[in-house]
Amino acid sequence: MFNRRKFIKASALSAGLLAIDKSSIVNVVPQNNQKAANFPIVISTWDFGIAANADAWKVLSTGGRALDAVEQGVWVPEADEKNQSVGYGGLPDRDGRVTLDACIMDEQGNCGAVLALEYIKHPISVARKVMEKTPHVMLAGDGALQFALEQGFKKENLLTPASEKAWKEWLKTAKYAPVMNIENKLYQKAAPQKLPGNQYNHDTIGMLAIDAKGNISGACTTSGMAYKLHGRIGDSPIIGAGLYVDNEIGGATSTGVGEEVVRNVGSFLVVELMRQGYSPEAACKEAVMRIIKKKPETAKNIQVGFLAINKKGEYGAYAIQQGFSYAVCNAEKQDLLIKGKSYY
Ligand code: SD4
Repeated sequence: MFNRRKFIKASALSAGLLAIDKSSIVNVVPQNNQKAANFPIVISTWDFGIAANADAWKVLSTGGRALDAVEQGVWVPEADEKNQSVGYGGLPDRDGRVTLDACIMDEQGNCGAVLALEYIKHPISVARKVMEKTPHVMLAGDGALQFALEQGFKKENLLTPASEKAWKEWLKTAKYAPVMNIENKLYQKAAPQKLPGNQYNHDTIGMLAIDAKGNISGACTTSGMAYKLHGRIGDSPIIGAGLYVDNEIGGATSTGVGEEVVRNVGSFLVVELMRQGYSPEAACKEAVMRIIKKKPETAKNIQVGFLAINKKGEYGAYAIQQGFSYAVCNAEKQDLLIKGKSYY
């Protein structure tokens, strides 16, 4: 792939990217000595993003559309029963029901979402159908399930034996404390965040991709907080909170305690800050600081992380607590895991 890369002189930039040849791999030398733009590219939250990116890359590296790439990419953790925070095998709510949240957004500002969807393994694909087949943006609960079945999705039990066991263990105390895992070691000492059965109580996949044409799309999918109230929705399926894409500027996604992200319309904020000239990392940091500033005491004990990419393919992240990681995949490297910077 590397040798197919095309370097385009800065002067060609003003004429747009039309001069790019058939190669699907584009590397643009920017004006004013900024870091080279690099796309196709896909980035996603947490270490399981590496495997998800690999499937997204199959689409991107063969000239496919960013929208298809993010849908295919997040299928990987959605289908992985060992991943207990996304899709099949996700930890249930406090009533033992696996309810999934997902949204998707394309380069034209089209978007779709499902909230508290049960029995469907790939909520991201139902979200895409909401976007493409209805005049609406969001479908929730029974209505989302009814729509999914009408669209031909298969109804299946998503509660795996491992997740059921963990839930039953939790029921013994049924302590309602749906906090997210925080990877910060010091914090873990004070308040171990592993759930009974040793599962982590977090980890949404948020994915952002830029295809060879320079178009941006994003997807976000999760089973949300473990043992949450039935019907609780976090940030992940809310356009502007868990995910936002503006094809002129870039995209952003989030992970962590969704309530704080919703309160600050986090991903929209990150994209708007990039519009004002912030780098992706600086924009993510500013969105995190907004949360910390409003609720410093709450913020000490929760995790929220933002991940962003701009139109040039520059990316960055920032989290409240240490331990947030994200995966990057482009022509140069397919399995890069980067430790996000953090406030604490
Ligand atoms: C939520 N933001 O439901 C999701 C969960 C998550 O890391 O991302 N956890 O609030």
